[in-house]
Amino acid sequence: MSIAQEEIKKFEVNDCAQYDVFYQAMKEVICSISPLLESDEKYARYAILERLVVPDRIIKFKVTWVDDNNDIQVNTGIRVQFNNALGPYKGGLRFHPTVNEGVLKFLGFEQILKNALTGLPIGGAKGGSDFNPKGRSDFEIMKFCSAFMTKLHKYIGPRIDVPAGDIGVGAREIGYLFGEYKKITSSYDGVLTGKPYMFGGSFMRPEATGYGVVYFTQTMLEMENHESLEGKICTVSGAGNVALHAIEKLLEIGAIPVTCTDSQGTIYDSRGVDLCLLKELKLEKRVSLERYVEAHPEAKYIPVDEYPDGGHAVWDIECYAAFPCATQNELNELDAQNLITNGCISVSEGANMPSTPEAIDAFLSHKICFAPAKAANAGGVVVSEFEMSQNAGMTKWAFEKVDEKLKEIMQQIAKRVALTAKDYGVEGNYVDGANIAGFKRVADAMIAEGI
Ligand code: NDP
Ligand code: 2IT
Repeated sequence: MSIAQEEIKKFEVNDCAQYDVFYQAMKEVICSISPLLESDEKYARYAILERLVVPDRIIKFKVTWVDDNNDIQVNTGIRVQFNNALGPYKGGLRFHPTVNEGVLKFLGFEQILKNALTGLPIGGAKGGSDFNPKGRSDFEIMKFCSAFMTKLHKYIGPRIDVPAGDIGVGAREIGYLFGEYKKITSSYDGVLTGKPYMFGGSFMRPEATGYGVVYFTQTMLEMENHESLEGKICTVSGAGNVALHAIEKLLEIGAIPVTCTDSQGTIYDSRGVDLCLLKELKLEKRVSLERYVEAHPEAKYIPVDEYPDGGHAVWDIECYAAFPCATQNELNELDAQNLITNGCISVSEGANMPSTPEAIDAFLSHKICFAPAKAANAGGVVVSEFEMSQNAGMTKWAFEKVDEKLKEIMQQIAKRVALTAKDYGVEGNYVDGANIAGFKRVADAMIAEGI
């Protein structure tokens, strides 16, 4: 049995049932790096895999707060500090009722390799809470964020662990979390990224993940097919931070994004989605996408309960390039088959692990250009690191400077991933390329730092 197979076996026995998404993420990485482990015995000798798949620590705390009816609410808060071989722990916070330790372990594990791929000095972490922000007043969000930070503050710091946003956590929540941190510690530290621009946030952090996924895709398509996205039909899922800014950049470069989704349904607007309206519905009013068709009756709204198995219609729509930007495992094997049958030639993951393993196998076996999340959506954390640099230097960079540096790093990641795949005999396989390149950087640092 190979080292990789032994590792997978161990997890099948111990952890699989409890941590299914974590196991899914880990299994993919172990399969990809298998040739590296076989060819260089130092990784086994230093027990890198065994050390990498166990977080440095998991901090778990109770968050108690009072809602607008004066009822006491209790939630769970978690921070998984996974690995700091390359720099301070870094990764987002997710507020969503599905958050648990397994989900945050999967996200934290992916974050280690993603952050390594950026070439920047940042380790991997993730955190969050099972708190559901939906339907909560602004005041309740503020009270929850304060209570959450009361418990989290002693474990974070600008050189220790720097959280940011993720699902359910945007500039508003980061602002409240920062305010509470400052109140408790009296310290004006760059301890969170994604802050509003007026108090330490970087230009372009809100746009960074969505723009970055488009920059990555442009580089990948140019390298693999000598093609561009201009004039091409694109499908996008999600209607949050990542999706809206991917749509914004696609429109800017002359592509035609025709869809978006939220948890309840899909919008299909064949003339290209109306971004102003989307921003108004999702960022300002925070209402269902169903309202889109009130302003655009010629567009279609397809609720999830009208699509087989409660899935999303979005992957059944003809496109040249697809951008899953909502959540994990939102694109399954059948969705992949539909995309391939309808002529899609490129899939780029804006969300973390949105494609199931079976969907990825289908894409790779049909030679679809497939950009995995840990490479394609690294733009968010890249600009987060720029925010850390700006805060540390008490300075502000211009929008153009941030954009230029982001584009450069996304292009470098795409090239490094493609080259690594080629070096390891799997040309065009960006999944293996990303996993091997990310793993090598972290593993070599771990070896150099000793046990
Ligand atoms: P947001 O909270 O801003 O938006 C999430 C969006 O996805 C919402 O519109 C939500 O719908 C929708 N959604 C949730 N579940 C589903 C589902 N099952 N099917 C379809 N749509 C769904 O989150 P982000 O945009 O920040 O995050 C999206 C993804 O990108 C996540 O996987 C996140 O981990 C990843 N990511 C985020 C980064 C960032 O900088 N924010 C960086 C890198 C990755 P509804 O409004 O109904 O809840
Ligand atoms: O998944 C991700 O990369 C994020 N949610 C952003 C992390 C960050 O620290 O900016």
